[in-house]
Amino acid sequence: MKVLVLLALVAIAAAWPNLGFQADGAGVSDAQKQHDVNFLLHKIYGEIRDSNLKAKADSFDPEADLSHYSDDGAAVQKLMRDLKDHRLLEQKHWFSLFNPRQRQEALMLFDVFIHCKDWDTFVSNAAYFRQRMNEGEFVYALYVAVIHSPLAEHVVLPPLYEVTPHLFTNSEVIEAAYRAKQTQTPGKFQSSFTGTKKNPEQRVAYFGEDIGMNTHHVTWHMEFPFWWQDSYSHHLDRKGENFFWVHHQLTVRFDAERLSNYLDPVGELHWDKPIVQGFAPHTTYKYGGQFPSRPDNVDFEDVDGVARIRDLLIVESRIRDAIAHGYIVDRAGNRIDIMNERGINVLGDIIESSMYSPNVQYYGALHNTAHIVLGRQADPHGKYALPPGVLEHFETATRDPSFFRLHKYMDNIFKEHKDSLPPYTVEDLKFNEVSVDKVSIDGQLETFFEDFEYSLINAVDDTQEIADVAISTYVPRLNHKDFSFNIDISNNGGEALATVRIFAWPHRDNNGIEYTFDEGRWNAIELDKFWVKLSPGTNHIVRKSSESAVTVPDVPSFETLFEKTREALGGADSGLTEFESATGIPNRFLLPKGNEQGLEFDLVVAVTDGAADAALDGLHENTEFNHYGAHGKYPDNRPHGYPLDRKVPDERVFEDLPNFGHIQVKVFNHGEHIHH
Ligand SMILES: [Cu+2]
Repeated sequence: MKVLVLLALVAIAAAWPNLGFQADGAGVSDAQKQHDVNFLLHKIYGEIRDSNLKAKADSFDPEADLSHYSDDGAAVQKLMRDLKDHRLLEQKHWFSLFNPRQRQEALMLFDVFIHCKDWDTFVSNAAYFRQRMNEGEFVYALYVAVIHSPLAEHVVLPPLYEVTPHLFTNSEVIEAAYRAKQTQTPGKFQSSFTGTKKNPEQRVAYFGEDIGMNTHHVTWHMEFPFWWQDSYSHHLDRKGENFFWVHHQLTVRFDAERLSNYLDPVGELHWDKPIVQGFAPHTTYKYGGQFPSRPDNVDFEDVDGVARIRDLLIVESRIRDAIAHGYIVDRAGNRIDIMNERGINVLGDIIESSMYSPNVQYYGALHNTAHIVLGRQADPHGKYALPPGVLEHFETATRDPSFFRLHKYMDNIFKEHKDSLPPYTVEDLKFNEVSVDKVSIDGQLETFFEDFEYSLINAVDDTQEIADVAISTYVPRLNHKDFSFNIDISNNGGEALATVRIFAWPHRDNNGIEYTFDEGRWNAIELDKFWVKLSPGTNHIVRKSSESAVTVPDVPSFETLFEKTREALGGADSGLTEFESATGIPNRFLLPKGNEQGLEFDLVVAVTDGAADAALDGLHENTEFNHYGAHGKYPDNRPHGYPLDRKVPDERVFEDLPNFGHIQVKVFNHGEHIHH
């Protein structure tokens, strides 16, 4: 997120009227803020382990001086009233963002944080409410506040899988962790994926159950929350379109993993057909029992108090009707034209739906309702008092293969719209005197598995009096060898700014049939996007896989954060800058797994007019702009997926385009596993 803040200081200052950039007049250092956040999120089910913060938790009075809030204390007074009236959810209870009352409570706390004028007020409130509110609500509110509040601009959030390990770790391993703690014996436990080899879906469990993938998904939804209202502080640029794109990319990436493992692409979910795949999550809530399982071939049932299947079908048909008409009807009955490049943004707002939807009454909330309905199929009438399913948490949703069926279904609706727009012409896409002469890869496109270890110290109960013993787990995860793109571009004109967009799609489907260009581009994985300044003549560009704008590095562990923060408090550079944004695909997942023979991909490079594309200045000097970041104006004027986002009835348009490069590559996996 924060890289974009640097890019667009001016734009953002204008967009945050309530919270001027200099709000933190007290001059609290970034290292101090990092220290506070570390301790606020460490051992959240017990006492705060920092004496300073603990003192604030015990003695701070949130309502004592309302001049510290940019809303004159309106939010804090509202929350305090519910607290005093004992209306808030108890501690040691599960929390789900999809539960309306629980969400409301978490957002009341977020509302307090976002209106704090200075860090001291922010952190005092955090300490105070951590001690009194439900832990899940607190963690959620604090994460979203740190992501969105300018007061926390340079704070790096700890990995959620170490803050709330239960949502990321199999129950068997969690049980082993409790036993280790009870006997005060250090332990390092191996995690495996949920099912057995009898279940073909397990061949791709390394994707949906990857803790980095889970973190990517939950972080994206915190960066672009569906409940966001601009009155909190600022507008989230192209939120609806981003919703489409981030899930579209998950869908095509998952299909590429399936092809790598000799599985057919995901079939879309049908409300009137059985849910083919069951799922046994092997995951337990810290408080509230096990996540419900679902057997194979369950027929959808209406979910009491949430939705009837018939309502979902009606909402779907209204949305598809709007696509066929080419316009949306807003609350007041006015038509909003969607037959243009911004139509996808409105559709995304409607389908999710977010608070930006122009007409929730009519178009409903297809995505959010579907998550709950699918999540509750194990207990649709609440007969067994089961807690919410994995699909009702962004942390756990991708573990269930039906998540990808659901998103394939929604992706197909978005595609229906995109395919109704007129195709690009050569005139639209060509770029002056610029041509791509040669594209090649330095190094091997090769993936492997490795073991990754993370701490479970926050999973178990403990007391301050007894020393911690080291408890951790290690999980297999996908990674790739380093490589670079080599791109030769000739420029027969003057100096020019260019956008370089790199995509890859599988060359053949699972039956070995070659994809047409139009089928292929709908399966295109976005690998990178960056801006360069082209000199007249020949330009040789080397772009490293580690630089990809669509990916992020691994989030540093709690242990690393504590260590770096200690050093930074002593005056050293924290070395944490590159981790400020966690919004993106894990870099390890840049390439799909591939296979022994080498899975064939079409790799395409489109070099387009950077001056026309850039929504901000200076993009060519920034090597780290985050593709999924939300703050300020989105840097690329073009729609997500450009120029492959429109239907291609005649692929000669691209073949004849001098500024478009197209080669064939293979991604290998030789079964290598780097053991712990
Ligand atoms: Cu999602």
